[in-house]
Amino acid sequence: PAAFDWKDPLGASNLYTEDELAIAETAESYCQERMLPRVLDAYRDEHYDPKILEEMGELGLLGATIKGYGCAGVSSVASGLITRAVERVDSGYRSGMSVQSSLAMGGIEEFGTEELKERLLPKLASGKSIGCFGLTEPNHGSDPGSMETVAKPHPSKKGYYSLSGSKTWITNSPIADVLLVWAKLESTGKIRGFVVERELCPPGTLETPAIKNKNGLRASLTGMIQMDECPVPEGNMFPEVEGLRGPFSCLNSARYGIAWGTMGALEDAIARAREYALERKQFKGNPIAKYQLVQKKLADATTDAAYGILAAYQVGRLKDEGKAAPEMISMIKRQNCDRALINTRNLQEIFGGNAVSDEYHIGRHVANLFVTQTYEGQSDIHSLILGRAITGLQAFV
Ligand code: TGC
Ligand code: FAD
Repeated sequence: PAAFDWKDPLGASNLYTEDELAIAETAESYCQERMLPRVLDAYRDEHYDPKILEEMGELGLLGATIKGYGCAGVSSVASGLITRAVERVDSGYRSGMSVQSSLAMGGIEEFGTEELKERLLPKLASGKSIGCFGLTEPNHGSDPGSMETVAKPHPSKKGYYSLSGSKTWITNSPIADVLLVWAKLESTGKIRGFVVERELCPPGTLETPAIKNKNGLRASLTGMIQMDECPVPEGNMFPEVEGLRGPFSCLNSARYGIAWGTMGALEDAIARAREYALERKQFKGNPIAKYQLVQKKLADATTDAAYGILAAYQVGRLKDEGKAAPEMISMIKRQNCDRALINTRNLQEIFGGNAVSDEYHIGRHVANLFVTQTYEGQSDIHSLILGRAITGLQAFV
């Protein structure tokens, strides 16, 4: 019989193409050699180094599924493998990348004019320009359809819209050059997408204060977007898409990426817990890995990681064939985030008191994974999306 590999229990690596394996190797080497050595200081100091995006840009890892505009044009599975490599180090680093790639670049690529794509995508792909995605507001998170941010013709600048309102909990906003903001057009009451360019905003019309003292995702930057008659050229409004279909289409790709990413964080937690359990001895010199209760934690976590990867792989292949329903993405986003959080929380116990030291990395993964379960649709919201698809009855309101 074939040998069992605890790092790839169900042999998922047999499913990837040569190209996908090569891309995964590039991403894993970069993340382990260049990102991992920075993460503890970044997390302690709540600091995000924007050079990370430039470095990823140089390797062709940003907006990687986009064809043209300086992007690599890889498969959805390859982009999932990149995401998994990044989140193996830290969910916050993956967040910075997801927002740049799937939400800002993905939105512009899917809905922007050719002029916007040609002008903005290559800079974003290089990581020299930074993007963010503003949907959530202080009073409207799970229910973005009730947003209050409004767009209307600018009172004094001809050919411009004027945006007013606040977005909150926005990844990358404090350093973003390109802010994809969703607002209701006053004349129609319909949600539209606007590409706000910081360099076009006079002082006082756009503020992006950071939200500090977070107890998760501390290695990524989070902030607000405050707009007061912020001028946006008419050509920067997405011409065709109206309503929530716009932001949710971008979210389909980002949620798919999170399903892969959280499996990377869980795999890192498994590898660290296994190593610790083999080294730590208690009771008559036995490694704690010898004890059944410890083995069960490792068996549960390894099984969930293996299943989660196969499910993400399947949706990735269907996505490239145009056969991925949004509910499939809700299913893998919810399941993989929940299982990653529950299992890392259980594995944390293996480290005993040492789990409290950040040098063991496990506590950081647990705190981060709470956030992944919350953003891009909290898990219970995805339960309701699935419940609606199963029963035909919506339970949100
Ligand atoms: P609902 O009636 O369900 O839909 C309204 C319109 O949107 C369309 N639609 C979709 N289109 C494409 N893909 C999807 N997944 C779609 N889901 C819905 C739908 O067809 C309809 O279109 P139309 O043309 O008929 O108008 O809208 P609802 O208001 O009832 O929605 C309810 C609910 C709960 C499903 C939705 O609001 C929801 O998903 N809430 C969660 C909010 C959320 O995910 N926010 C994410 C913010 S961004 C973020 O967190 C980034 S973190 C990134 C990081 O740091 O990594
Ligand atoms: P609420 O909507 O107030 O929900 C609170 C609780 O109530 C949840 O458990 C929810 O499931 C539950 N609930 C709500 N409605 C129902 C219902 N009908 N039935 C049952 N339960 C319900 N947003 C962006 O737009 N862009 C970003 O880049 C971004 N980055 C983020 C980064 C971080 C670090 C964090 C923490 C958040 C980020 N978000 C971002 C916001 C994120 O998407 C929201 O926090 C999330 O959608 C939940 O919204 P909320 O926090 O307002 O919670």
